[in-house]
Amino acid sequence: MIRFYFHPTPNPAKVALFLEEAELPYETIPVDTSKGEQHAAAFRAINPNGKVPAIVDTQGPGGKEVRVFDSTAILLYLAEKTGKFLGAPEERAELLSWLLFIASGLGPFSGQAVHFQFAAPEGLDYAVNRYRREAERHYQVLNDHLAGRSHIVGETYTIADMSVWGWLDRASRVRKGAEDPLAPFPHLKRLFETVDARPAVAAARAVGKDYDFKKTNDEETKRALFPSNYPSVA
Ligand SMILES: N[C@@H](CCC(=O)N[C@@H](CS)C(=O)NCC(=O)O)C(=O)O
Repeated sequence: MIRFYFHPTPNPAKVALFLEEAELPYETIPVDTSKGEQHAAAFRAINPNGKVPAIVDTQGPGGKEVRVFDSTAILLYLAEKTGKFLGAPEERAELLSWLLFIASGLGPFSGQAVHFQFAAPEGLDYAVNRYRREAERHYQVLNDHLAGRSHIVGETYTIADMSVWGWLDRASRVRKGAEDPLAPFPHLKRLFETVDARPAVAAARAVGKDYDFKKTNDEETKRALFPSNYPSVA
Protein backbone atom coordinates (compact mmCIF):
# COMPACT_ATOMS: atom_id res chain seq x y z
CA MET A 1 0.00 0.00 0.00
CA ILE A 2 1.17 3.51 -0.79
CA ARG A 3 0.37 6.43 1.48
CA PHE A 4 0.22 9.55 -0.69
CA TYR A 5 0.73 12.90 1.05
CA PHE A 6 -1.21 15.34 -1.05
CA HIS A 7 -2.31 18.92 -1.56
CA PRO A 8 -4.11 20.06 -4.77
CA THR A 9 -1.05 21.74 -6.30
CA PRO A 10 1.11 21.00 -9.36
CA ASN A 11 3.80 18.72 -7.94
CA PRO A 12 1.40 16.37 -6.12
CA ALA A 13 -0.81 16.33 -9.24
CA LYS A 14 1.93 14.60 -11.25
CA VAL A 15 2.09 11.80 -8.68
CA ALA A 16 -1.70 11.51 -8.54
CA LEU A 17 -1.62 11.03 -12.31
CA PHE A 18 1.00 8.27 -12.10
CA LEU A 19 -0.88 6.42 -9.34
CA GLU A 20 -4.05 6.52 -11.42
CA GLU A 21 -2.31 5.56 -14.67
CA ALA A 22 -0.57 2.60 -13.04
CA GLU A 23 -3.72 1.63 -11.10
CA LEU A 24 -1.71 1.30 -7.91
CA PRO A 25 -3.67 1.03 -4.66
CA TYR A 26 -3.03 4.10 -2.52
CA GLU A 27 -4.39 6.04 0.41
CA THR A 28 -4.52 9.81 0.08
CA ILE A 29 -3.38 11.70 3.16
CA PRO A 30 -4.21 15.41 2.93
CA VAL A 31 -1.47 17.82 4.00
CA ASP A 32 -3.05 21.24 4.27
CA THR A 33 -0.05 23.39 3.43
CA SER A 34 -2.05 26.61 3.90
CA LYS A 35 -2.49 25.58 7.55
CA GLY A 36 1.20 24.68 7.92
CA GLU A 37 0.72 20.92 8.21
CA GLN A 38 3.86 20.40 6.07
CA HIS A 39 5.93 21.67 9.01
CA ALA A 40 4.62 19.10 11.54
CA ALA A 41 7.37 16.86 12.93
CA ALA A 42 5.55 13.70 11.80
CA PHE A 43 5.44 14.95 8.21
CA ARG A 44 9.04 16.21 8.32
CA ALA A 45 10.07 12.65 9.15
CA ILE A 46 8.66 11.72 5.73
CA ASN A 47 9.80 14.81 3.84
CA PRO A 48 12.53 16.77 5.63
CA ASN A 49 12.00 19.51 3.03
CA GLY A 50 8.47 20.11 4.34
CA LYS A 51 6.71 20.02 0.96
CA VAL A 52 4.26 17.85 -0.91
CA PRO A 53 4.19 15.38 -2.53
CA ALA A 54 5.73 12.58 -0.52
CA ILE A 55 4.87 8.91 -0.35
CA VAL A 56 5.41 6.02 2.04
CA ASP A 57 5.50 2.65 0.33
CA THR A 58 4.79 -0.02 2.92
CA GLN A 59 6.02 -2.62 0.43
CA GLY A 60 9.31 -1.05 -0.64
CA PRO A 61 12.47 -2.90 -1.70
CA GLY A 62 12.88 -6.12 0.26
CA GLY A 63 9.33 -5.76 1.57
CA LYS A 64 10.46 -2.91 3.83
CA GLU A 65 8.68 0.40 4.26
CA VAL A 66 10.34 3.35 2.49
CA ARG A 67 9.60 7.03 2.18
CA VAL A 68 10.17 8.96 -1.05
CA PHE A 69 9.96 12.73 -1.31
CA ASP A 70 10.11 15.14 -4.25
CA SER A 71 7.78 14.58 -7.20
CA THR A 72 10.51 13.59 -9.66
CA ALA A 73 12.03 11.07 -7.26
CA ILE A 74 8.56 9.63 -6.65
CA LEU A 75 7.82 9.36 -10.38
CA LEU A 76 11.11 7.57 -10.99
CA TYR A 77 10.68 5.31 -7.94
CA LEU A 78 7.16 4.28 -8.93
CA ALA A 79 8.06 3.86 -12.60
CA GLU A 80 10.95 1.57 -11.66
CA LYS A 81 8.83 -0.30 -9.11
CA THR A 82 6.10 -1.01 -11.65
CA GLY A 83 8.19 -1.04 -14.83
CA LYS A 84 5.67 1.38 -16.35
CA PHE A 85 6.02 4.71 -18.17
CA LEU A 86 9.84 4.65 -18.24
CA GLY A 87 10.11 4.48 -22.02
CA ALA A 88 12.65 2.30 -23.81
CA PRO A 89 15.93 1.51 -21.97
CA GLU A 90 17.95 3.09 -24.79
CA GLU A 91 16.03 6.34 -24.21
CA ARG A 92 16.87 6.49 -20.47
CA ALA A 93 19.41 9.32 -20.87
CA GLU A 94 16.79 11.33 -22.75
CA LEU A 95 14.16 10.58 -20.10
CA LEU A 96 16.46 11.69 -17.26
CA SER A 97 17.47 14.82 -19.16
CA TRP A 98 13.90 16.00 -19.68
CA LEU A 99 12.77 14.99 -16.20
CA LEU A 100 15.52 17.10 -14.69
CA PHE A 101 14.85 19.94 -17.13
CA ILE A 102 11.29 20.03 -15.77
CA ALA A 103 12.32 19.48 -12.14
CA SER A 104 15.03 22.11 -12.05
CA GLY A 105 13.86 24.57 -14.71
CA LEU A 106 10.36 24.62 -16.12
CA GLY A 107 8.76 23.72 -12.79
CA PRO A 108 10.57 26.07 -10.40
CA PHE A 109 10.50 29.02 -12.83
CA SER A 110 6.76 28.44 -13.32
CA GLY A 111 6.29 28.34 -9.55
CA GLN A 112 8.19 31.59 -9.04
CA ALA A 113 6.33 33.25 -11.94
CA VAL A 114 3.06 32.38 -10.18
CA HIS A 115 4.43 33.59 -6.85
CA PHE A 116 5.55 36.98 -8.10
CA GLN A 117 2.35 37.60 -10.11
CA PHE A 118 -0.13 36.43 -7.47
CA ALA A 119 1.46 36.35 -4.00
CA ALA A 120 4.30 38.88 -3.82
CA PRO A 121 3.76 42.61 -3.20
CA GLU A 122 2.92 44.55 -6.36
CA GLY A 123 5.54 46.57 -8.20
CA LEU A 124 8.32 43.98 -8.37
CA ASP A 125 8.49 44.20 -12.16
CA TYR A 126 12.04 42.93 -12.47
CA ALA A 127 11.20 39.72 -10.59
CA VAL A 128 7.92 39.23 -12.47
CA ASN A 129 9.67 39.61 -15.83
CA ARG A 130 12.63 37.46 -14.83
CA TYR A 131 10.57 34.46 -13.70
CA ARG A 132 7.77 34.70 -16.23
CA ARG A 133 10.17 35.04 -19.17
CA GLU A 134 12.36 32.22 -17.91
CA ALA A 135 9.26 30.01 -17.58
CA GLU A 136 8.31 31.00 -21.13
CA ARG A 137 11.84 30.26 -22.34
CA HIS A 138 11.56 26.76 -20.89
CA TYR A 139 8.16 26.39 -22.60
CA GLN A 140 9.87 27.35 -25.88
CA VAL A 141 12.74 24.87 -25.45
CA LEU A 142 10.30 22.01 -24.86
CA ASN A 143 7.96 23.24 -27.60
CA ASP A 144 10.82 23.16 -30.12
CA HIS A 145 11.82 19.67 -29.00
CA LEU A 146 8.24 18.47 -29.48
CA ALA A 147 8.00 19.56 -33.13
CA GLY A 148 7.28 16.37 -35.07
CA ARG A 149 7.12 14.24 -31.90
CA SER A 150 4.08 12.79 -30.16
CA HIS A 151 5.69 12.72 -26.69
CA ILE A 152 8.74 14.08 -24.91
CA VAL A 153 10.75 10.83 -25.02
CA GLY A 154 10.58 8.53 -28.02
CA GLU A 155 7.04 8.01 -29.19
CA THR A 156 5.70 6.74 -25.88
CA TYR A 157 3.90 8.27 -22.93
CA THR A 158 6.34 8.48 -20.01
CA ILE A 159 6.73 10.08 -16.60
CA ALA A 160 8.29 13.10 -18.36
CA ASP A 161 4.91 13.83 -19.99
CA MET A 162 3.16 13.36 -16.63
CA SER A 163 5.65 15.67 -14.97
CA VAL A 164 5.18 18.52 -17.41
CA TRP A 165 1.38 18.07 -17.43
CA GLY A 166 1.30 19.04 -13.73
CA TRP A 167 2.85 22.41 -14.51
CA LEU A 168 1.24 23.12 -17.89
CA ASP A 169 -2.10 22.79 -16.15
CA ARG A 170 -1.18 26.08 -14.42
CA ALA A 171 -0.14 27.90 -17.61
CA SER A 172 -2.91 30.48 -17.17
CA ARG A 173 -1.32 31.49 -13.86
CA VAL A 174 2.25 31.35 -15.16
CA ARG A 175 1.24 33.56 -18.12
CA LYS A 176 -1.21 35.71 -16.16
CA GLY A 177 -3.59 37.63 -18.44
CA ALA A 178 -2.91 35.53 -21.56
CA GLU A 179 -6.20 34.52 -23.19
CA ASP A 180 -4.84 31.19 -24.47
CA PRO A 181 -1.58 30.77 -22.54
CA LEU A 182 -0.21 27.84 -24.53
CA ALA A 183 -1.16 29.22 -27.96
CA PRO A 184 2.35 30.55 -28.71
CA PHE A 185 3.69 27.03 -28.01
CA PRO A 186 1.57 24.81 -30.30
CA HIS A 187 3.52 21.56 -29.82
CA LEU A 188 3.45 21.99 -26.05
CA LYS A 189 -0.25 22.74 -26.23
CA ARG A 190 -0.85 19.58 -28.27
CA LEU A 191 1.08 17.49 -25.73
CA PHE A 192 -0.84 19.03 -22.84
CA GLU A 193 -4.18 18.35 -24.53
CA THR A 194 -3.16 14.77 -25.39
CA VAL A 195 -2.25 14.01 -21.78
CA ASP A 196 -5.18 15.99 -20.37
CA ALA A 197 -7.66 13.89 -22.39
CA ARG A 198 -6.53 10.64 -20.73
CA PRO A 199 -9.10 9.03 -18.39
CA ALA A 200 -6.49 8.88 -15.60
CA VAL A 201 -6.33 12.68 -15.62
CA ALA A 202 -9.99 12.92 -14.65
CA ALA A 203 -9.31 10.48 -11.79
CA ALA A 204 -6.18 12.40 -10.77
CA ARG A 205 -8.14 15.66 -10.72
CA ALA A 206 -10.65 14.05 -8.35
CA VAL A 207 -7.99 13.18 -5.76
CA GLY A 208 -8.59 15.11 -2.54
CA LYS A 209 -11.92 16.53 -3.71
CA ASP A 210 -13.63 15.09 -0.64
CA TYR A 211 -11.34 17.11 1.64
CA ASP A 212 -11.98 20.74 2.51
CA PHE A 213 -8.54 22.29 2.00
CA LYS A 214 -8.13 25.81 3.37
CA LYS A 215 -8.68 28.42 0.66
CA THR A 216 -8.28 31.72 2.47
CA ASN A 217 -4.95 33.48 2.11
CA ASP A 218 -4.56 34.96 5.58
CA GLU A 219 -1.55 35.61 7.77
CA GLU A 220 -1.40 31.95 8.90
CA THR A 221 -1.28 30.87 5.24
CA LYS A 222 1.49 33.32 4.36
CA ARG A 223 3.60 32.20 7.31
CA ALA A 224 2.97 28.54 6.44
CA LEU A 225 3.82 28.84 2.74
CA PHE A 226 6.57 31.45 2.86
CA PRO A 227 8.36 30.94 6.19
CA SER A 228 11.58 32.45 4.88
CA ASN A 229 9.77 35.80 4.62
CA TYR A 230 9.64 35.69 8.42
CA PRO A 231 13.25 35.02 9.44
CA SER A 232 13.73 33.47 12.86
CA VAL A 233 17.38 34.60 13.00
CA ALA A 234 18.11 38.35 13.05
N1 LIG B 1 10.85 19.90 -5.79
C1 LIG B 1 9.64 19.57 -5.07
C2 LIG B 1 8.81 20.84 -4.88
C3 LIG B 1 7.62 20.56 -4.00
C4 LIG B 1 6.77 21.80 -3.79
O1 LIG B 1 7.23 22.94 -3.97
N2 LIG B 1 5.53 21.57 -3.39
C5 LIG B 1 4.60 22.63 -3.12
C6 LIG B 1 3.26 22.28 -3.75
S1 LIG B 1 3.39 22.17 -5.52
C7 LIG B 1 4.43 22.78 -1.62
O2 LIG B 1 4.54 21.83 -0.88
N3 LIG B 1 4.16 24.00 -1.18
C8 LIG B 1 3.96 24.29 0.21
C9 LIG B 1 5.19 24.88 0.85
O3 LIG B 1 6.16 25.21 0.13
O4 LIG B 1 5.20 25.03 2.07
C10 LIG B 1 8.83 18.52 -5.84
O5 LIG B 1 8.94 18.46 -7.07
O6 LIG B 1 8.12 17.74 -5.19
